[in-house]
Amino acid sequence: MKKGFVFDLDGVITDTAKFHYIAWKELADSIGITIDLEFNEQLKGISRMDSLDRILAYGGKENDYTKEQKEEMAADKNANYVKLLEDLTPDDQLPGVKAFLDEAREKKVPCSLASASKNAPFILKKLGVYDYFNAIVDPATLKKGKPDPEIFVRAAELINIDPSEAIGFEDAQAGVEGIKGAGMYAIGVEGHEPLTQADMTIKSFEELNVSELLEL
Ligand code: B16
Ligand code: MG
Repeated sequence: MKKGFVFDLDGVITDTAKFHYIAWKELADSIGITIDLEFNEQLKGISRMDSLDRILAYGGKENDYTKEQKEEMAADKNANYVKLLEDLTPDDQLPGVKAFLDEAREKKVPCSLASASKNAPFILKKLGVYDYFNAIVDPATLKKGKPDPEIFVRAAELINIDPSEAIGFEDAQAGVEGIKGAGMYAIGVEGHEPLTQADMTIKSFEELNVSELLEL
């Protein structure tokens, strides 16, 4: 029997990968690195600084900048990204998400958020679903990013359930790996890449209902 749900944000509740891409591309272009949509797949679920490190390595510039310069670049990218988020509305929820959260609330199933994004509370408010979450992990308090299981273990802890009693939802390979490493049941929301380690994969939340999942 399962007792609670742990959600990733980008690619699961909404799709902000396109905004991350626009903002990272602008930053990369400004330092002479060309990234494309295929490369962008590797940044899904990866923290802001780890994403910058991957872009610099991709362009062969991993040793060209100081820590301070990199922090400035990451801050610039985030400022552009946050500007793009201003236009988010509840219409940007992915299909079936709201109905699923409504059912979870009705059945008093606790939900927590395990997103690498420091902008997660802002995004949830823009989408109109902030109040559905009993807890949100603060990624700034973590020692390691996804694929490390830490964020998922913490997300279960915050809703007072054991990881074995939790179902985790993820769209990124790194995230599915983290969910499995935490000892949870993993549901992969498939977009571009196949999620090989997931226990179940779906195209959207429209395929799911809460009561059936609790029986797993
Ligand atoms: P921020 P998730 C992740 O969100 C994104 O997939 C990833 O592309 C991004 O770099 C990361 O959040 C950090 O986001 O710059 O807003 O702190 O998929 O873990 O919900
Ligand atoms: Mg994601």
